[in-house]
Amino acid sequence: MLRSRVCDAIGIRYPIFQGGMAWVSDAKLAAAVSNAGGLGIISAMNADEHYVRDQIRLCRELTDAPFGVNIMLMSPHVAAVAQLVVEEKVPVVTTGAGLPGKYMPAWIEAGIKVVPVVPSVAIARRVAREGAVAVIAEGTESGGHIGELTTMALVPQVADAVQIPVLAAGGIADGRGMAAAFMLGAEGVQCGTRFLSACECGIHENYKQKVIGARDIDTQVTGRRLGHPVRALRNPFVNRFAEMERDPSVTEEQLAAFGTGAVRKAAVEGDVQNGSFLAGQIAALVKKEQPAREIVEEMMGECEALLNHSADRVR
Ligand code: TUI
Repeated sequence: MLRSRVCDAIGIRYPIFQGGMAWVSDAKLAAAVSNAGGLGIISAMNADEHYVRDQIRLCRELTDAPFGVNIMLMSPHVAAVAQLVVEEKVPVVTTGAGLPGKYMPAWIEAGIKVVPVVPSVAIARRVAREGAVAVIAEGTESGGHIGELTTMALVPQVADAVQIPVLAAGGIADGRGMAAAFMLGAEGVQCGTRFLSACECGIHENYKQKVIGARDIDTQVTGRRLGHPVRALRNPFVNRFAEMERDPSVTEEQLAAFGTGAVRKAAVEGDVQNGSFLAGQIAALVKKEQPAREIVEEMMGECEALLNHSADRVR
């Protein structure tokens, strides 16, 4: 059975994290992934501490296994949520969209295992020094807010730069991607897009169908002008955002206002015209709705088979 330092560090059976996706990753999805032996993660997104507390408590009712909370560092509620996870003694915190250093001493003091998402070697080194137990090296293939480097280039460089375990994210949705990540030096993976089609994922049916129907070239990055590039499935909203971004008469404030609320419109309302359907480049590999347990076990089985038989490929 494939095990790694990630399993031992976090206390999980399989080294698969489910990404903390805004308006997607709630207690129900997180508990399903944790019950399947991976690490389920609740997204704190832009929500306040009351919402996040309810989700943490619900997750604890649904699973006895470890789970995580993803703290989006650009959230207006980040300080209150950072304090809440300490009070609630959440087992694992992952962070995204910024540098978590300011909050790390309190989290570590509370016994929380901190696993930041990093888009570069310098940031990986920095959070390792600050006490992270592992890092998630996320390539630009991911959905949502992204960095510049690809998973293929980023993961081995981060693995060489830090002593702590590295998880790979971005463009991984099956056992082949997982096996490849291990070959690059990763000891675990984080998947977002693949879990959008989990039965326990409560997003609108239109979102699931858009992911299941996606082709290889169907994602697009917008938001570079605002300094926050975001990958989503192409639709009228994304096309309009891209046009506005190119138009010098549109101000940055107007652009930001146009984007506000679009992720919710996609995930909750299934608004195919005005929603932002965040998804990674690997969306086309997601072909059907499946229970989270089946996703985790299928990925593990494929990955183990590939790694076990890799010597057969060498004469
Ligand atoms: O955070 C994510 N993915 C996200 S967050 C999000 S909500 C949002 N929506 C619109 C604009 C911005 C955010 C939707 N998807 N993934 C993890 C991730 N973290 N990707 C990249 C980074 C990152 C970037 C810079 C981590 C650290 C970092 O530090 C440098 C700095 O200058 O802050």
